[in-house]
Amino acid sequence: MISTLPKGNCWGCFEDLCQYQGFWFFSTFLQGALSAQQQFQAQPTDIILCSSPRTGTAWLKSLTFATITRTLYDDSTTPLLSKMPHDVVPFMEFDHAQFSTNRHLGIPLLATHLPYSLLPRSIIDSGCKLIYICRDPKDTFVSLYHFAVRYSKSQNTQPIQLDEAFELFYEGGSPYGPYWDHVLGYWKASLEHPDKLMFLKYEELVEDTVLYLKKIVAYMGYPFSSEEQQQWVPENIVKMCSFENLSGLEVNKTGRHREGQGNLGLENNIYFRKGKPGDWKNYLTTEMAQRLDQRTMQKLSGSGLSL
Ligand code: PAP
Repeated sequence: MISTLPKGNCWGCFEDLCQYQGFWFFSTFLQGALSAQQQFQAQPTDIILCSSPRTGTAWLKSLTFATITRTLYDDSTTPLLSKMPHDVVPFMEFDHAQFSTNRHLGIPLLATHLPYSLLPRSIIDSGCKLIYICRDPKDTFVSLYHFAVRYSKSQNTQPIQLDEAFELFYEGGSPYGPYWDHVLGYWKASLEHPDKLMFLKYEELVEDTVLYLKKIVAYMGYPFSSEEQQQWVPENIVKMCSFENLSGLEVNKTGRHREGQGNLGLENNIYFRKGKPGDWKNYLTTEMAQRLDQRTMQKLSGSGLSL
């Protein structure tokens, strides 16, 4: 079935994108998504971290993982010191596409880049909680472009040009795109089910990480006690999961993710770049920024959401 789908530009990566139910996927991940749709069994206690690529997934993974495991590990024993965030919270459509029973249910976190409309039915039916993170489309694009270029360099293939990537993103032909449709699917669901879907923006999380972490953990059902607050537990988690700290760890500087899995294997440091809102100013022309802003306004018009 996948081989019959419309094909799109590969962004200099390992395979073409293909279009399925209005969104663009690398076929490897679409295959995983379709398996997950059939086989993945969500538990009511699960917490699913949802996002489009390059919008803060790894950060959200580390913050939620550190919080949920705070009684199991301390600052010197947390697995975040020896594993990169994507290796402590698995991806549903990749790591659990076929082996959903093989999960560590004591740590109920799982992540996905799937659009809301393509989530496995069991996620909706189980009533488990979802957290979605999104980001200014201009920074999302710049981050995605750099990721694609770094990926190509690691594989010694021709990297995509900024202008070409920009047009693809603008037209919706980016991995898991159109970006705005991805965001809107979750936004609308969060309005309908505010108790089941928490909607976050990367920029807000940067602005007051402690405040938002407290909101996230209360929503997840793991609130900080007043004693923990007095002992600066939230602040310490934020510090441990900060870009500066995580990107400086040996595992994230020199380790590898998906080692032994062919062209999906990558150096961990590719996942960490700058972690700064507004970096688009260093890459986009005024005209590009205006065009993307206009598209964002047009796409989100009437939704009550601004990015
Ligand atoms: P993924 O789809 O490859 O998993 P994701 O983790 O969603 O990417 O987002 C990557 C962005 O988050 C990168 O942004 P940048 O390119 O603008 O720098 C990455 O640097 C940033 N990032 C990674 N870890 C953190 C962190 N701990 N705090 C803040 N930002 C982070």
